[in-house]
Amino acid sequence: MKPLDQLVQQEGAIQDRSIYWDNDVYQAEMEHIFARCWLFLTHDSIIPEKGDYQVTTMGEDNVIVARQADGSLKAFLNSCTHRGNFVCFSEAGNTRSFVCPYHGWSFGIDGSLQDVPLEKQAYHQEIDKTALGLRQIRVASYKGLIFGTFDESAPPLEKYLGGMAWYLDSFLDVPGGIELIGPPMKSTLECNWKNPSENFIGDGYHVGWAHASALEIAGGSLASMKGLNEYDKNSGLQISLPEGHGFGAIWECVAALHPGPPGVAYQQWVDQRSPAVKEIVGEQREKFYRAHWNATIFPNCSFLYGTNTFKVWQPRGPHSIEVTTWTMVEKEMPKELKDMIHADNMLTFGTAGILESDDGENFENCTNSNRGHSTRQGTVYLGMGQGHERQEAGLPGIVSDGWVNETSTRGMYRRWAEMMSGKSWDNLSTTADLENNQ
Ligand code: UNU
Ligand code: FES
Ligand code: FE
Repeated sequence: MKPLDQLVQQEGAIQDRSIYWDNDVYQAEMEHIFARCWLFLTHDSIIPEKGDYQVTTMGEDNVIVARQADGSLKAFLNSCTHRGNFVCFSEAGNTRSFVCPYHGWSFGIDGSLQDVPLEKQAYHQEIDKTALGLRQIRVASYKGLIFGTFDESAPPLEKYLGGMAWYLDSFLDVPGGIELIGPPMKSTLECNWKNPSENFIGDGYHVGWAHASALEIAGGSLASMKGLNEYDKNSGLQISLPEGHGFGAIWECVAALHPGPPGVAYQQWVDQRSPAVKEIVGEQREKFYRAHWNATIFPNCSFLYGTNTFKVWQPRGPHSIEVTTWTMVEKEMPKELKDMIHADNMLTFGTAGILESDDGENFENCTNSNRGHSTRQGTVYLGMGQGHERQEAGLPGIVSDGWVNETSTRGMYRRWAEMMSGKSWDNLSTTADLENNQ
């Protein structure tokens, strides 16, 4: 691996291409990023009842998150402490125990080892079951969004989200909150995990170009972007948080990618909810509630608020990911509206969605060009809008005009480099430090 200051240069504006290809970089990411960050696991609405569980991965570690009898959550490795087999083979469900298929050890929904076959006859009643539970993982939720971390020294989830939490509240604090509709769609893309994360955090640039045909078909208020002939930088902004999270907002465009009757119904819902939302979150964030967002929660959880797609990019080696896609809706929406939005998400950003396939091909090719030894010696460029960022009273983080910008994308790579250096959490930058230095 090259020295870190060569991998990301100029405050995130230059990336060395090896970071999209080399296995040693990928293994360092598993250690410094995926074993340390809070990673999205699932949503309260997916596992509401005692015994409900979801199996997912944190990096490449297979984990189970389960609802306990008292309503709390526990997460633990899906790997038997006897010889290592998985103890759960379904993706989600409801159970009283996880029984390993190899020798029959059984674990409770809290991960504790409950029963060992032939405990008396073969183990002489000497086995210490309390020491052989499934390895526990820190778990926490923020307004229904459930995350886990392997790092005992990681800050509390809310602090990890930093200034992003304040923005997320624009739609998490609506009466009833949000829910995710599952089971999630799953697909594989042959790309590095950072290509989709950087796209969702701040690539407004590709929308009018890569999605030109899709916008033509979809119509709606973003259709004027097609071919990148027209664009007003006052139509939105980008926000970058020191914690690595970020998003772009397009004002008054919440339902832009739900054309036709779903778009009308969704816009009516938002219009009717806005006064109540404004009461709760204030005028500034009502504007965000009515905007379209493209966003990433560092490192690999992305969503389009308004287009209602919610994704995790699960790394599977340096050139491969598993994409998990849910539909994000407000819990109090009528069922017909939720169904329409869910169908629209499948049409646009589902596995075979018309915009998803535009993106997927670009992600794969941006990774795969670096297969070439000589190509891989070079760098790629993310300098759009650099030097035009500002801090703004009342808006956490770094603000930049225009949703076609690369401010939030640079922020992601700045954080990537910061974490790859192995700094302790105390020395990693935060939204609070940024505000204090203002
Ligand atoms: O494709 C996207 N990431 C996107 C689509 C972003 C903004 C608006 C629509
Ligand atoms: Fe952006 Fe080629 S124009 S990757
Ligand atoms: Fe896209």
